[in-house]
Amino acid sequence: MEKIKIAIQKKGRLSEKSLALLAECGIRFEMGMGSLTVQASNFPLEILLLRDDDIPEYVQSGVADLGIVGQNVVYEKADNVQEIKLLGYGKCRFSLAVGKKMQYNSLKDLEGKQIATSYPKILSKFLENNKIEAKIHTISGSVEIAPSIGLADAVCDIVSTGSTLLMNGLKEVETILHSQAVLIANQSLSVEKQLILKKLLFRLEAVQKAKNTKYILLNVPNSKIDEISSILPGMKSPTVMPLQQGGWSSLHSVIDENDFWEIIEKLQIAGAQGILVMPIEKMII
Ligand code: PRT
Ligand code: ZN
Repeated sequence: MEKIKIAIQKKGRLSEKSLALLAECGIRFEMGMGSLTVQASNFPLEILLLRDDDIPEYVQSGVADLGIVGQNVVYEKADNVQEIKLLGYGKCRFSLAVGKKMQYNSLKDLEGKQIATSYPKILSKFLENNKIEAKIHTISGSVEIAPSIGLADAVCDIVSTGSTLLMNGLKEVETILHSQAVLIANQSLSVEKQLILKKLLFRLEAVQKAKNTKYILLNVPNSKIDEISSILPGMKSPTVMPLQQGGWSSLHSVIDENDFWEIIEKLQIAGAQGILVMPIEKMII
């Protein structure tokens, strides 16, 4: 049977979470010491461990069928891959920053200036769209020190907390792109590989839905069942089970992580007691 090859960052910010995600999808594999390919034992999948910068090109050329990489790297390195699914981790932004003391009112202030970056393609497209002419210095690492050593007036780099910029005396002035890890695929997968991808996506979606949802159990007086049920969105309607103590029932349902605290408050006000909230491992609707 054909296998699907997925490229994952060998070592870095996305490695652990990407491998954990595959494991949560029930895919079993053993990481060998220093080996660059890993075979899954219970799913037709082979993992290629690569530098993140190489992943988009490998997927574009078909050496790998799938890849997990930051959107920032995809846009810089490949034009011709499919973005299949955002994965919700590795979140960051790609921003322009200038020296703290530089007067900055708008992009026009960068006209004729020098900007250091490791992402010349994304930056030049952005400058072109905004009709700014600036000189781009492409450097591969430690971009943030460029202004202090006199190499550039501004930098364009990945930011997450902003503390690196701050430490280097820089201020963030424009966000060019928001990025997170994304599952990408080659544009012309064989029919067999498309079927494997479909299976993988089904599992990924079940894992993602479960992460965003909690299972909730609560005790309610029978007279409040309708009112409290209307607070709980649930998948369908809540399960209601009588408690041994007369006049009370136990309600079971699922709630969205984002609405969690708001719903709990409403439930308490409506008279619910003994509220238990539990994680869900997988969720198939
Ligand atoms: O060795 P390899 O080439 O595979 O790895 P790498 O060193 O190029 O990449 P890595 O592991 O640092 O990052 C992988 C991906 O994680 C990036 O492409 C982004 O999509 C995403 N990501 C999320 C980040 C950050 N957050 C991040 N904070 N990538 C880099 N940074 C760096 C940034 O370059 C800067 O130096 O962290 C610094 C800024 O962090 P703050 O928190 O101080 O703002
Ligand atoms: Zn890299």
